[in-house]
Amino acid sequence: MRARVLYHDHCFDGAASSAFVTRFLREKFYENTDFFYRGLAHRADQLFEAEYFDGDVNVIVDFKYSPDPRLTWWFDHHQSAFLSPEDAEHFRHDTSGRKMFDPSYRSCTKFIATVAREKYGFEAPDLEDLVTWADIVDGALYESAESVVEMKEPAMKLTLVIEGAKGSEVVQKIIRAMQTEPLAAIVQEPEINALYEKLHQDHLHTIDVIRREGSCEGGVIFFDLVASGIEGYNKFIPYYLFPDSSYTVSVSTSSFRTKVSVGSNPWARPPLQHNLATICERYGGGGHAKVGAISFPIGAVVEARKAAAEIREELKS
Ligand SMILES: [Mn+2]
Repeated sequence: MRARVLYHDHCFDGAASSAFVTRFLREKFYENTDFFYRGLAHRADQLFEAEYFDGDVNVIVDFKYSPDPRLTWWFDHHQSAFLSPEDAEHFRHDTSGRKMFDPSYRSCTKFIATVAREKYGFEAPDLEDLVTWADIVDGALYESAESVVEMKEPAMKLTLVIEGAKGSEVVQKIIRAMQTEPLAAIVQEPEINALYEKLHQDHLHTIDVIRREGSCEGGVIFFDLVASGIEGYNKFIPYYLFPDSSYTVSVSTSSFRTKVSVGSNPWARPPLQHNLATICERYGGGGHAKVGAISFPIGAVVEARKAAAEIREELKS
C-alpha cells in the first residue's frame, strides 16, 4: 500500500504533523504501508493538482481542505481552512468521520495527537517533545524575541532549516527522522547541521537588512524586501528590533509569488485588536488571528505594495 501525505511545506508544524500522522496511521490503520510526502504552499493560483491524490490513502495535514473524493484523512487548524463556501459546505456533509478541523488548536500536531489519543487510543510518548515544540513554534509561545532570534534550542535550529531549505527534499528527510529521532539528534546530522550553519549566516544578514530597511510608526513595523531579494525571514526578527511594536507588515518576492506578510508581536503589552486572518482574507489571503499572509502572482509588486500600505493604515488605528 501507498499512503500520500500532503502537508504545509517549510513549516515546523507541517513537518511535525506529517511525522505524527505517519506514526499514528501506520500503527493504527495501515501497517506495511509506504508513506510518501508532498509539500504544499499557499499560492495565488491553484493549490491542489489532480495528480496529488495518488495514494491508496491520501492525507492532508496543516493545510486547506480539498473536496476531492480520493482524500481519506484531513486535519487542519487554520481559521482560513476552506478555499470557498462550497468547500466548507462539502466538509459539513462529510460522512467518513476522518476529516477533522479545529481552529482553537495552536498547532496541527497537537490537534492530531489529541484526536489520535481521544478517538483512537493512540499514544506516542516518544513524540511528546515534538508535539510540545510544534505547539510552541506554531503558537509563538516563546519567552522572548531574543530566545527565538538567537536560536539555542534544537527545535529553533530545525525551524530555521525547515523554513529556509530550498525544495522539499530536506524537509522530507526531517519528516522521516522526526518519526523516531529526538530533535537534538536530527540537528546534529551532518547535512542538516551544514545547512543550519549556512542559513544562520543568512539569518544574521537578514537581521541587518530589516534593521536598515524597517521603520515603526503607530506601533506598526513595515519593511519591503523586494529590492534585497530576501525571500523569507524569521517572523520574530521585527519584534527583536522594535520591541515596542504591535504589528508587522512586509512585502517580499520569491520564485513563485509576491507576498504580503502580516504579523503581530506575541510580546505586545496591550491586547491586540485585529484579526489578521480576516484582514488578509479580504485580499484573497488567510492565516490565523495573529498571523496572516496574502499571495500575489510573481511580478504583482505594485498591487502587493498597495495592499500592504492599506493594511498598515488599518492596523495603526
Ligand atoms: Mn500549523
